[in-house]
Amino acid sequence: TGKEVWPKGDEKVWKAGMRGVDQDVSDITKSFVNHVQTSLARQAYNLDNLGAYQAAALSVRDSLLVNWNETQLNYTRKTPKRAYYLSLEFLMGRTLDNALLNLGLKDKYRKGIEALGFNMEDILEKERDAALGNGGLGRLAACYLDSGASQELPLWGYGLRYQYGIFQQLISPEGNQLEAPDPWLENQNPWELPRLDVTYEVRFYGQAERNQDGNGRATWTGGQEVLAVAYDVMIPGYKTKTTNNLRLWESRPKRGFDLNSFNAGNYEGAVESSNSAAAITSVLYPNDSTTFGKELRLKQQYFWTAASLQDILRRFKNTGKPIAEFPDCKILNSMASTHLSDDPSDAAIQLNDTHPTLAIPELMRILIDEEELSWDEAWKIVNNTFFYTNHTVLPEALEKWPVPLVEHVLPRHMQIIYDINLYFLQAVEKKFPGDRDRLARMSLIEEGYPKQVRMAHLACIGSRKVNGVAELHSDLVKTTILKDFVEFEGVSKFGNVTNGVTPRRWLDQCNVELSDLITKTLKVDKNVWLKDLTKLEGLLPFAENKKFREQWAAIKQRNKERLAHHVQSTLGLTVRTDAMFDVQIKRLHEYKRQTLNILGVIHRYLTLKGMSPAERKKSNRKVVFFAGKAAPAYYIAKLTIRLIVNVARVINADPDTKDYLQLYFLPDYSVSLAEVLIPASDISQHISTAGTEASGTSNMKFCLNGGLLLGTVDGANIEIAEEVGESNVFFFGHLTPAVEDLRYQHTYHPVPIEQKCPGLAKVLDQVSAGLFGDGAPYEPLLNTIRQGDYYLLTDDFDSYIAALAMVDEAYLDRDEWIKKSIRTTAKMGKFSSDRAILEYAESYWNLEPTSIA
Ligand code: CR6
Repeated sequence: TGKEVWPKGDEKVWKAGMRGVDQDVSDITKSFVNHVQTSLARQAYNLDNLGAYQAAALSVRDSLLVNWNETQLNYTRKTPKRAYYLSLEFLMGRTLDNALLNLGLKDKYRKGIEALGFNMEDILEKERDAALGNGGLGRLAACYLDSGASQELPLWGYGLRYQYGIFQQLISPEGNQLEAPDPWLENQNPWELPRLDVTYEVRFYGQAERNQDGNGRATWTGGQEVLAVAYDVMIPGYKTKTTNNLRLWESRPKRGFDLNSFNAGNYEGAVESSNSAAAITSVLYPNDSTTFGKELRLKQQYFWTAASLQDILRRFKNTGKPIAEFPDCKILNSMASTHLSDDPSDAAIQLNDTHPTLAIPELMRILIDEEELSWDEAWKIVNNTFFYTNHTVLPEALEKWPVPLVEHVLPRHMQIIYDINLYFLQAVEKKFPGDRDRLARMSLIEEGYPKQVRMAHLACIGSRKVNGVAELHSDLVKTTILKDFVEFEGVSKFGNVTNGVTPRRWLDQCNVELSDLITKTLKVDKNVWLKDLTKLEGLLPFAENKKFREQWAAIKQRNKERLAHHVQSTLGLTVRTDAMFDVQIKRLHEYKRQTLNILGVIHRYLTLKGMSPAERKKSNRKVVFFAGKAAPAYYIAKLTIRLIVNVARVINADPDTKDYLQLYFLPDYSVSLAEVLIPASDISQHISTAGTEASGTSNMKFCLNGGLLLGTVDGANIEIAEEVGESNVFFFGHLTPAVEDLRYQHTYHPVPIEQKCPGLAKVLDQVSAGLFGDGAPYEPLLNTIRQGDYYLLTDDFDSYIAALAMVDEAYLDRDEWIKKSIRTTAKMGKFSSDRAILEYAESYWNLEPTSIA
């Protein structure tokens, strides 16, 4: 890429930091130049784009800080009820652009930065993604924080400050995924505020002795003590002063060294204990919807929930609210103050999946052992405080921790879990006398070697409400994994909040031109429709307007060119833009069926090969994009990547077909890459086996940007179809109720693939035969389909191919396609994360907006 040229702007602007540009932007240039010279200690004329990014970020941060301080002060004074979102993952992506848009300062900064000789887009590109998450669950948390602040809710996030985020994905020449660490904190991170004054101690291991007086209390001593240090990340709302907080914990040794070992000359020993403390927050576990069962992961979960609860309790005590129900309580004010009978607590804590479930026994421990409440009082508070969101029904993702491990790392918590279980099973027994199977199914402890703690059961019984993330998924939660709990506790405890995405990042920011066209067309201020996304419906009549359709199509075309340019400049590959763009981007997982997609691509390739040149000329040109990471230990998922890369190598080089079909695997999928891919898509694929994808959220992002959806009747696809109309989506495949039976057939009455699905058998044979390089390495992947076929590729392949044909046919009528595209965007109002967060606030947390005047 050559040497970077030092940019030089208007010297007068640099010197005075203000003269020479509009009065309007002089403050900006002044602050920028000031940060260059002081915070960065660099020289004005020797500043590269990275330095310019840092100076701009620091300057924007100053503005955020003013609002952030005011917001926090306001909360402290007004003491509104607060909600806390506990998530092990926050997949934030980049911040600068988002902050500028939320503050409404983008244009001014652009002007100022240009006067100083820089280009805004180049500077924005210099920011590294904050990638503290794996996929949908972590990105959902980020969207919810954005919406919480935008809707002026007193909502804080709590997470971990991993030293290393999700690994960087490299693709070897053979097509294998390689993982490199993501040292995202290598350069100073301007968006975090280290709070070295906010620290808590967290204990591991040691001994728990039950007290002799039979009051249920215990003393927990010894073991390892680790320090949690807070780092705050400001979360600006869109066009509001409200700037909330995301508090991330870093682990540190309690003292720099273990002084005893150090003095005794045991240097290794001294360093070892400090290393093991620091290790807790060193790295994000790179698994999406699967569990690891490793001790360090358990320590992460406890470290984070323990620090967050101490922080929440300290803040709560500071409010000085009156004790309502439990006059003996040592906490000045009870978390369950019942002076508002319909508002059972002063703090609501949302558990993002079961990862923070240890917060339930931890709060019990604090209330009983430290605050000296009775068991019943404590349990009541716990029950009124926690809310649990389930994000999957896949068995491999349901967390279970071996009892011996929990006993070792958290001896007191294991006692409490046993106590909860005892009281709980007594109650079940009372309601269903003699039903031993039911007791075994519902127990918090799964029998076996070793015994295991079932975290979803603990989260469920410890929470006030339980919800899934899309209608179908919430129904599945109620009828499968938590069925017994519905029967025991009543159905009203179980709800649904369909996921949403923030239209700020996922439309206004990533698709500027479309956002501008929408604003112009709706004739309302951008602030209005971006905060009430149902306003998009106003676009519907314009689907009939030819000029509007042309503008709409032209923007899609430019977005495709932007993507092609990105691929050209990062990978050196030439993508043709006069083709349909077909995109599947998400974590690699068998249930998401990237394999079905790549086998479909091979089928298309073989079909094209079999055509005469004249026939080929009539077919639809298509470019297929894949991106996504596989968990490092997920062998089959990694083989799928390898297959995609090698199929691409062959197809893209075939002179017969390369004008009609191109295939790309874009490495190192990230939030930033998604922001380029999503606006460019004509069609995107969400093709999980029915009943396996809890919701999906990228499906919403594509549709919001006028991309059509090709999918199965699963997750939020269903609700998207309900909104946009079935004629505007392409559905295929078996439905959820059929899945169980089909799997039964596979096991007990298997039919050879050649008989059952000859089209697919032919494709598999070509792979085996080496059409895409040595077939042998792919056998384990192909065999998952030939034998067992748990994800039902042989059942859905034919209808998938038929659906692809319908997509091609629809695309031939370009005018009609654009109408579908417009109608799709117009009906996406429901899927704003503002709607979702307000549902949580109103139906679950009982939380009111608090305006920061
Ligand atoms: N993997 C679901 O699989 C959902 C997100 C957010 C997932 C996905 O369908 O959209 O959560 N589940 O609710 C888990 O992470 C356990 C995901 O991202």
